[in-house]
Amino acid sequence: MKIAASLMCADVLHLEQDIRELEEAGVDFWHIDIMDGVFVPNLAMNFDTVKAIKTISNIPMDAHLMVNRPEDFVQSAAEAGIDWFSFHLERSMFPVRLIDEIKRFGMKAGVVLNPSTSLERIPYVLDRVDYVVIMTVEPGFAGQKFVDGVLPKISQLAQMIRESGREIPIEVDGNINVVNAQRTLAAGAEILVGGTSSIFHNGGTLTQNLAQFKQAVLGGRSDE
Ligand code: S6P
Ligand code: MG
Repeated sequence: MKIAASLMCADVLHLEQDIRELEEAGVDFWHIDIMDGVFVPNLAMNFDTVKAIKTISNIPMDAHLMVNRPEDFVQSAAEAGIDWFSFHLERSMFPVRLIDEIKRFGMKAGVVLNPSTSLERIPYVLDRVDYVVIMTVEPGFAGQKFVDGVLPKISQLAQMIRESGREIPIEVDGNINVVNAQRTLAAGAEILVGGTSSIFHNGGTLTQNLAQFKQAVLGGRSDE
């Protein structure tokens, strides 16, 4: 299990402190939500912020592009220091070409599926994609409710990956609290996006929240 802390959920007025604290506490990735206000009706982080974060942290940057034209952002993402770049399959006519382009810029390439998007196109990218992100809420906003119907899709995807013989981690994004973390891990997910449902909830410090979340998920407790 790896945890990607969703920095759009951090306190922008204390971003540096939050980053330093979470790095010390042991998060595995920074999850960077990039939106264009068109594919989703919201705006989140940008590449200037990513560059600034890079000056104080070496944790890999996992960018989730919620934009209509992901191909327009590959170069600027790479130049900003993004390590993992994922784009929505719903928004790419040419995912094979785009995956190759992302890799050419030295980043890991991932595809993202909305909760209601089927796995139909996955076989065509399985030979080259580095990871797959399954949205467990509709993209665009933090603080939404988990869509239960995605669980069989995660299991099915995990099976397809096993059959491919490749190592392709599944990341899940949206309302990953303790219970949903356990359900998605059991279905085959490996990377959990930590947002307001875990790391950034109001219960304690970020360090306490992260430690309690990991302990509860791995310890099999489901009362939070
Ligand atoms: C949503 C975005 C996510 C959120 C994350 C927030 O569009 O892609 O990465 O930041 O879902 O977590 P939570 O626990 O508030 O749903
Ligand atoms: Mg995201």
